[in-house]
Amino acid sequence: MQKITISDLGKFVGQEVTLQGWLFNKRSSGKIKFIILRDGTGYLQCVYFKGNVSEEVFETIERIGQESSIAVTGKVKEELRAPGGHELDATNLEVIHETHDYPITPKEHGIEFLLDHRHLWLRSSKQVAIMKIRHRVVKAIRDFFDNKGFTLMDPPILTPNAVEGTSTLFETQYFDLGSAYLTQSGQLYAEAGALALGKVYTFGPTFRAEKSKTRRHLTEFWMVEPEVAFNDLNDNMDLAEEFLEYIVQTILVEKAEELKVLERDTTKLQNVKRPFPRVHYDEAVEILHKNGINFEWGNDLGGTDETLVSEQFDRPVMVHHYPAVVKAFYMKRDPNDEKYALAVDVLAPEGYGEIIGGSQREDNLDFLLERIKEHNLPQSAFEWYLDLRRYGSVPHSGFGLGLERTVSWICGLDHLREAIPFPRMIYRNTP
Ligand code: NSS
Repeated sequence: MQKITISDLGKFVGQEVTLQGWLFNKRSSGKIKFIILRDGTGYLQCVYFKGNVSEEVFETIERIGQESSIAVTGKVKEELRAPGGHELDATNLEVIHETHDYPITPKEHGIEFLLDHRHLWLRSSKQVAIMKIRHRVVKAIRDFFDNKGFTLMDPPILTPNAVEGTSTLFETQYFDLGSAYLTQSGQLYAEAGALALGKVYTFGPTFRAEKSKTRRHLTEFWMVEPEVAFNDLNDNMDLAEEFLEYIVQTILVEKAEELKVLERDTTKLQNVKRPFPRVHYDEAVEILHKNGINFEWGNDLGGTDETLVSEQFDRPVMVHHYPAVVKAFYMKRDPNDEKYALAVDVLAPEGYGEIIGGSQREDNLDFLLERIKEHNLPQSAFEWYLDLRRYGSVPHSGFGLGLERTVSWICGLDHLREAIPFPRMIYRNTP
């Protein structure tokens, strides 16, 4: 049997086909039964007229429950009012696996119930749309860097050292070698890659033992991290804005159907075009003060601070030159004013906050040694990283974009947990 999916039906108008999938919904009206078949590629209304099918098929439709797996046969008709543009004039239905009492019904369920049933919840139309958008974002990310001559370089996940502070490390015993940590970021390895290959990116799972229960934190999330030799902070911001514009504009064109399923108002996403405003940290503090926020210079921006700053603009905003004290050990200080790090965060609009964090890296061996001491990090674990400053050190920059924060923003979700197939959070590691 030729395998045909709902997304292929355009090629089969007027022909009899058999499709396999699941019973999404059904209803009756006198001598007609309507079922909606879903197969992961789309939804198809199948119409069964009493006169056209056996009594047995009619009874089967009556009996089987939502999410029974089935094969339907019939003639493909063009039907412009139907989702996908086709309908099936059905002649047969075969049951592959009969199901009753599927736990997720079209009625409302609580979020904990849905998360407990995430393995089934993924079949719902909104979750299918989110997964398709996530997949397309991943492809856009790869296409963007591949087309610019970057080399994808996979960093290790088990690592001997911290990157983003020691308070969020997942620790594990590594044979006789002592502790190993799940990577918080591939950045340090990307730096080695940039000095070998010029332009690289890493893309994979990263881990933070986040004690926070916010809607913006997962303990396991995906991050893409470009790193470029000879780029300074400004080059880094140029790359970040071009990258983000490319992702959002690609999704608006290629995933319009899915955004509609999610009822996403895309007017603000249309604005995601270069140039993005570039705001010095001091200006951001001024914006907060003008809006009556009692913000102390020298702190990092919190979630509500980020929202307030980003509300002043109609597109993502890049806040740069954060105080060095709140930023990571590897960031280069501004040679004109050592208080500041050559750092940049990109804040997404509509309250989504930081989706990119990046910086120019400290490329001077002695300064980097000082930072490692200040941050109480074990120098021995960083000797390999220090070698990058001993042998052919160059100015270089990069950033990390959180995949789930990006997907969550583009899809208009209220929490990161729906932007990843199986979310991991402080209070959840199942299913
Ligand atoms: O901590 S970051 O701000 N920066 C880094 O990890 C750098 N080492 C990246 C680099 O320069 N190569 O994280 C970067 C992004 C951040 O903006 C978020 O979008 C995302 O990673 N991120 C997270 N997403 C989900 N959950 C958690 N806990 C999380 N932490 C960071």
